[in-house]
Parts: sequence; structure tokens; C-alpha cells
Amino acid sequence: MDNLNKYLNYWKKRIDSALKRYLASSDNLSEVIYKAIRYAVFPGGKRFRPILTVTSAEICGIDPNKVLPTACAVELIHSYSLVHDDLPSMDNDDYRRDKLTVHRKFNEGMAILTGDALLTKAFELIAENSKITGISEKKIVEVIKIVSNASGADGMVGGQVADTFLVSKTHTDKLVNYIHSHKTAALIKASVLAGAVLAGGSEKEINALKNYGEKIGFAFQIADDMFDVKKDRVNYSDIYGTKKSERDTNRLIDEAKKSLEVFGSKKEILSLLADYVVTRKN
Ligand code: GRG
Repeated sequence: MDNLNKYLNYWKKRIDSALKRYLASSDNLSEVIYKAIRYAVFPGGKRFRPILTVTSAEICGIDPNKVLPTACAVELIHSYSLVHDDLPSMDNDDYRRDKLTVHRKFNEGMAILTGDALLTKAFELIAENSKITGISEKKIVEVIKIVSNASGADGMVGGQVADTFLVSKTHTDKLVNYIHSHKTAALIKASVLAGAVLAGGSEKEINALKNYGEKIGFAFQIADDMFDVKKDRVNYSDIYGTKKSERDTNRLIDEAKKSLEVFGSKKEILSLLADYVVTRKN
């Protein structure tokens, strides 16, 4: 656990300093939006998604620093989703990570635009990643496809729509599964895959990481539901109870770790990150 904490702190610092570089404004007028963007991104949370991206790149054989722009991109997409999720028309939250939410600190229009700017900046950063030696434009196009699909109507936005507008008092298992796998697991899985694709992982490695990302992503949302029962939201532990939630997260984490066998002894950090999904405190 000590090793994992050191690893998480090391990468959180590197990701934060890369984000600081990418989120600097170039003049006084754009500083207005960049100020709101930085407010949304710093000090930030666990940086779990970008840490997955650098780790899967490394396990597939390249220097993880080479995928930092893409790692930061997935964090920006995550940040955008939180800013928009907090809006009065969605979850209507006043606080996030013990700070006023973006619409409460600035105003609603600025919060919408901040989310828009975060999402578009993410794709600018993925494109920028092609400037790094060894990262071909072909790989970049593949990553753009993976990340946009996971974020949009067939991924996170689709999951959010189902969670916000399709939920009634009676939840079918199919709907609960759809919400968890789209709202949360899709971006987590894409964060893992992006690193692997940029690293040029083999088909076998990519398939293993697809399965890993899907399982830890689903487990991540069940664990989140066990921490926090939110009004008007589908909550796994509320619906199925704590016992089943614990059983399901443990099974998913075991299955995720099994899919790492293909990496032999290199699998250690991804395996610890899978455990972290359920042992984390927030
Ligand atoms: C608005 C398009 C759109 C989507 C919103 C992400 C999301 C979908 C809603 C936020 C609320 C929520 C419970 C989302 C599930 C994803 C999740 C568990 C977010 C929290 O992620 P962490 O724990 O947060 O990685 P930190 O603070 O560490 O970054």
C-alpha cells in the first residue's frame, strides 16, 4: 500500500504540473475563461483516470511521460462532466471537493462554458500528443475515436441521460447496468485503452486491458454508491443492498486482475490500482 501511495502521489504531481502548463492563458481576455477552467481543475481530486492512462502505457512498453497530454485530456473530460453535473439543471450542487461549485463561484453561463472549454481542450491535447516521438497520427485518430465514443451519447452522456431522465421508482437491472457502465465505466475504460493504444499494445494486451477497464470502471461506481447515496440518482447499494454490492465489487476486481495475467510480473501496479478502486477512502 505504501508503494501504491508513493506511486499515486508521484503521478498526481506530474499530472498536475502538466495540467498547469496546458491551462495557462495567453492573454488578458482569454484569462477570464482560463481562470474558471483552473478553478474547476485545481486542486482537483485523485487524478485516477490519467494515472490509469500512464500506467497502461508503461505496461504496454513505452515511457509513460510520452502520453501525458492524453492523460491530462481524460482528466479534463472528467472535470467537465463534474462541472456540468453540478449545474442547477442537473444535480444542483453548491459544493464539490469542499469548494463552491463553478456555477456558484462564477455563474451558470460561465459554468456551462467552462465545461465546453474543458471538453474541447481535451481533444486539442490528444492531437498535441502526436508531436511526441513514437506517437503516430494513426494512433491519435484511434484514441480520439475511443475517447469521444466513451464520452458522448454512446458513453458518459448516454449514461447521464439515463440516470437523470429515464429513472423511475422501479429500476430494471438492465437500466442500472446501462447507467453504471456508461456514466462511469466508459471513461475509465477509455483512459486505460488510450495509454495502451498510444504505446502500441498488441491485440492480446488491448483486449486484456479492455476487460480490466470495464470491470474496474463498474466496480468504481458501485464503490462510489456505497460512499454516497444521492437524491434522485440510481444507487446500486440502495437497490441491491450492501452485501451484494460488496460481493459484486470484489468479484469485478478479481476478474479485472485475472485479465492482467498476459502481462506477467509487469501487472503489479495495475493490479494494485484495481484494489485501490475499493480500498480508497473517497
Ligand atoms: C454531465 C455529461 C455529464 C456527465 C456527468 C461524471 C458524471 C456524469 C456525473 C458526476 C456524478 C457522479 C457520481 C459520477 C460518477 C462518476 C464518479 C464516480 C465521479 C467521481 O469520480 P472521482 O472519484 O472524483 O474520480 P475525483 O474528485 O477524485 O476526481
